[in-house]
Amino acid sequence: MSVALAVATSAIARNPEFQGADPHAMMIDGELWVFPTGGPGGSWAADRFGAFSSRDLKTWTSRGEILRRDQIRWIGDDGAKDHFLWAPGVATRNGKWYLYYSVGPQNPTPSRIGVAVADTPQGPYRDSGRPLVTGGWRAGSQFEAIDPMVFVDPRSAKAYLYAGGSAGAKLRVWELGPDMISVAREVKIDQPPQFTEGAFLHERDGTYYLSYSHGHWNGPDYSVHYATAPSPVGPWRYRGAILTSDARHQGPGHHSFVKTPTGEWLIVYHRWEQRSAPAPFKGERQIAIDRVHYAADGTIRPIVMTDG
Ligand code: FUB
Repeated sequence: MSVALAVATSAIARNPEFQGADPHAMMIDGELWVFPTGGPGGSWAADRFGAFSSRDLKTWTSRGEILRRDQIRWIGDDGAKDHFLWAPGVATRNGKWYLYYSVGPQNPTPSRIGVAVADTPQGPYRDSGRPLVTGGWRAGSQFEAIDPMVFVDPRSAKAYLYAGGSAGAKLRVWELGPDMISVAREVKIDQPPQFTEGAFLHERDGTYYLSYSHGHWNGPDYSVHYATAPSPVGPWRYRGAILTSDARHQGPGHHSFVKTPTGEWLIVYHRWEQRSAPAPFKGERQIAIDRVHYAADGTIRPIVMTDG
């Protein structure tokens, strides 16, 4: 069986796959790679990023640490004592790999997004030396610089950075420079309805799908909603919820979409470890993978969360 076929035909596997949050998934050389928030301190006090890959969605290979907090020199120049690394987003262009990440806490210090560059997906990644975007709701910016996601449009070859959420729940979009580590310009967008955080953009058959977390991260309404558009920057047509808590699983949120080599689409997302009715949820966040089915009109059918 070829590598590509192995990924496409395996049962969606051992859900939950492993502990972690905010998974960014990519197909790389026939393997599914996942870049999550996580580390020895769990997914809230994370001080490093790792990467994991799998050919069968059952057995995962750790690709080791790809970036640690102490390798990012500008962290700490805001005077805060504790900083956490959250919500990585990965992109590749011209043979280089780019790791975008959030640096919390969001309050009282500014929230910031950094970017590091590598020659291979597992790194080592080298930080660019400065924050790419800065926010800070409490500081009056009305925007939190969290949850970066970079989409390289196959039609225009332009690279867009999507970021923002939580306090203020505002999404912003920038076009990146050709170096992928600088901002060329901000693109003004309409706010997608029900947006809270964790934006992800994918394109299928000429339709652009913007999906995102809605609700409070530890509340009963936390769920994934989406909108569609004829371009990567809107205008959005709100399409509703596609991934919501059910009788067995709670709090599906930050996620990514990925297309396998045989054309199947998967959603890689986190949900909560222990069910408690109705909230707050207990335990850690865990990563799961399920199939995405599109209707003939291109809309996404409600996603069914499975167990391994
Ligand atoms: O993991 C830290 C935060 O929780 C992320 O920034 C949000 O998307 C939520 O998943």
